[in-house]
Amino acid sequence: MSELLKAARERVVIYDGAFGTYMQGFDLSADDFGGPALEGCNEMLVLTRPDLVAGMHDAFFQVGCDVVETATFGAFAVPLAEYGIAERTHEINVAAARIAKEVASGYPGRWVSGSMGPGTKMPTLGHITFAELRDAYEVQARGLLEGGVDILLVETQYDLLGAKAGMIACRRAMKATGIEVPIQLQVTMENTGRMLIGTEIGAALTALEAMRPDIFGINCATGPTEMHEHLRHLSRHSTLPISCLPNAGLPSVKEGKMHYDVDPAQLAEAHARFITEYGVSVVGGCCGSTPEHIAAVVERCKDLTPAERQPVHDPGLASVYSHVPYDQTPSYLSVGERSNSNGSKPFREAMLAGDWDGCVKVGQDQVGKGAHALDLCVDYVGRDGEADMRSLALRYATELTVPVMLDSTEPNVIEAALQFIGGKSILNSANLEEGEAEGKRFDRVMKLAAEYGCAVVVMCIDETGQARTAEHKFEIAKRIRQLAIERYGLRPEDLFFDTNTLPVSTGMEESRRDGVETIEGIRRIKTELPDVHTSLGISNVSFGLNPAARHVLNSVFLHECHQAGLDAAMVDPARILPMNKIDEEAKQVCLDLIYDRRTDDYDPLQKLLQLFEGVKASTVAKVDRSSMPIE
Ligand code: THG
Repeated sequence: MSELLKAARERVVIYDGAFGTYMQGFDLSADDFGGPALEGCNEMLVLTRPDLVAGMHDAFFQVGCDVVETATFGAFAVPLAEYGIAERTHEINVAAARIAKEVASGYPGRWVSGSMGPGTKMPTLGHITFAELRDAYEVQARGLLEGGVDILLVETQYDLLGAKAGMIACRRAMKATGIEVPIQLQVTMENTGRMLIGTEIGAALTALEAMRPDIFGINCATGPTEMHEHLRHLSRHSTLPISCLPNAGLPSVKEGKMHYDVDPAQLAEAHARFITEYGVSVVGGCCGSTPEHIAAVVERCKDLTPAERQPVHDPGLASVYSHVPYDQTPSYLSVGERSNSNGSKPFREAMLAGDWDGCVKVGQDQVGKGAHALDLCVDYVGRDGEADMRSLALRYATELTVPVMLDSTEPNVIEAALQFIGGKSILNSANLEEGEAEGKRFDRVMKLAAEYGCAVVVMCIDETGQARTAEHKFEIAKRIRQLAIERYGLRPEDLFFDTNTLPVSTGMEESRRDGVETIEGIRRIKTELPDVHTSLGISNVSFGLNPAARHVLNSVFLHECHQAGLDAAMVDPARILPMNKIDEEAKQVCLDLIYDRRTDDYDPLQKLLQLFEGVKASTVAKVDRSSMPIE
């Protein structure tokens, strides 16, 4: 492990203050930036005034900070293009890293952090594509690595998608250069208490912890006072070292200049509390913070011991707004099944008509009926699935409040969606039908899950086909769990094993035991692999029956699966009946069908058909939800 990361886990590590604020003190002219066209482009100073940049690093090291940030906050193609110098990205970043390393070499035991800011365009707002931003960041990260930085700092991220683009770029740059350093990731919580587009700190933590940064924290936008709640949340729930680089107060404009009203002693005092109360270990300053501020922080904080934390990690998904825990006890994680071009007529018709608002409405209805997440499937013969996902994924991510399950047989379609979704999604699905070789479907989906920080539904299917016995389902789950952890670095909690719901409604002899085996498969997996989750598409169980019989059989089957330990269920949330609302005889017949309890003169399938002959769905499915038990 890098010395810097080890330090961040054990003691207080102090970063420097603001670059822009420091340079304002010099009354720079156009010449200093390399001409009138570049005036104000601070990143140019590493080429035109390396003496000033080196002087800044030296000033911060002089007052005792442990880490300085390179002068590269806006040094990537997006902001540099505004000055017409996008192609100078690599040169600027190498130069900036070298200047900082050169100064640091005079201060043994100190480090250089490669700063990568947010730029001026947000992918979630459609200003720029994810791929364009990611590729721009990659050029920057390569330059910083080649220049010798000790850590990459993806910072001031207002947009979860931007943060992910930065993380992926850093990983790609490390792979390309063969230089491995830790990554520190920081989001920016606005004065509203959320990130710019409305992301809560809990959603940011869930979505971005899955990207595997080494240090996670917050910087910019506000002073320290406004950061308490966010830091408290990270303190309680984040398993990573926490960083905090506030502005020197909320900015205001005084006499035409930015003014920050938190003085050095106040910043130092705030950090002392963050360290001793919340266990923050990486501190420093952002806009408005001067060497005097950092001097005070060093004086007050360098010998403090970060509070011991016992973070409670809460596994889950995230929309771009909120965290959604996997654990919905006493219920299950309810995934709405109806935003599916194959499984819902209203959705399909809206999609074929290009009526994207109509598609979103199908999602909204399910959220209104209690879905915790939404399955989204646009697969349809003859259509361009990637294009349909490009039309729908951003709408599902921002116009709906719940996380998305991306359902497609095509990894390309899944990836198209991931480039629009800032939250943490669940991929549906991976399986071993084509084996585990590189480039096969399993490998591609697992790589997407690892790269974009997703959970994944894994079907109990291997090279021999769909597992039909509980034993075989369990064996596949065991094999895939190990592959997922060892080969792809996924966490077991992010695996949802689907033990394959097959219709018990066909009457064919070989399908009679499918219900029992699916349920027993869940029980085996949950007992023997307690760190993974399970999931099922419930409605498949009743294909072919009339709607009334389907609602009842689906509800009874779901209840049995949940009793056996099922964690997540794809359902039509409007059509799941509570057990106490189901006619006792119908329920018994469903149970007999599910558990294959036949006698010589009793076949539960025939009985079920009889019971529901001519019965209208509306007579069984109209549930008065106000009279339902609390659960
Ligand atoms: N496991 C996983 N993913 C899955 C499934 C699964 N995805 C698809 C499917 N199975 C789950 N989704 C649905 C969606 C709709 C229906 C069934 C399963 C359904 N729809 C009505 C029908 O076809 O009769 C359509 C009604 C209408 O047209 O409005 O039954 O098992 N991982």
